[in-house]
Amino acid sequence: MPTLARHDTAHSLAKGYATVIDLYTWTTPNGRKASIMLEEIGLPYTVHPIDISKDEQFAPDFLKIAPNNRIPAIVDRDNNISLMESGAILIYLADKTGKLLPKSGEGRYHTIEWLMWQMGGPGPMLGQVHHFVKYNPGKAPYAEERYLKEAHRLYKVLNTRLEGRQFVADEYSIADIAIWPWISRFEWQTIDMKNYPHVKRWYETIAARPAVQRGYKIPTDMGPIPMP
Ligand SMILES: N[C@@H](CCC(=O)N[C@@H](CS)C(=O)NCC(=O)O)C(=O)O
Repeated sequence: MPTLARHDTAHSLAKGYATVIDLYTWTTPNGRKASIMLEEIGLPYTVHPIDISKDEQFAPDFLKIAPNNRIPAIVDRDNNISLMESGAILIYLADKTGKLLPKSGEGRYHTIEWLMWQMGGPGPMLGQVHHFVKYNPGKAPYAEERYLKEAHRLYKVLNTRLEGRQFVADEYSIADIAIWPWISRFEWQTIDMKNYPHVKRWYETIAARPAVQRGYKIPTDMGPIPMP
């Protein structure tokens, strides 16, 4: 792996705690899921930026932790467990700390249900919208139409779920943390949030959380959180 810049978070430095989690990440929705989670649960962590625009995700040392060559990934210094895949990371950190995922019962499964919905739906589908609509407009009109249609379908599903509910699984949870960073790219997705008022209210509520604001800026401050 290229020499990685390491920096302890303001959180861990301010509190004077020793790092527990090594976080390998970049300034993307999947990366921000992990940094927002770490800020929410308050586990001291050290950030290792993996600049995917420079192919650092293919470095052999990183591949030992994340064989799928994608961020985010973590290593837990307490037990040397390493994990890739943001959904697995969220479940692991929730179980380690007892936070943001009910330990048992229906609430646990509904939280995992909506986490899996994010991993199979908004993650890959909105990723395709970014690829075709934001970065390669005009090259593949059918793909633009297909993925934009899917984006609107997913926003509608989320909007319906949030009608009469504060958060996707009632209590704020890892499901919200997984979905929110993808919705924060609503401008790239050409989504007018006025059409999804429950998503807009939910999005703004989560954007106001101090931990989300800190996690959004990891590993680098790329500007303020977009607001509808
Ligand atoms: N399913 C994976 C997806 C991770 C993913 O796609 N990460 C992107 C950044 S958002 C990445 O590392 N891309 C590097 C590449 O495509 O080589 C997860 O949720 O962790």
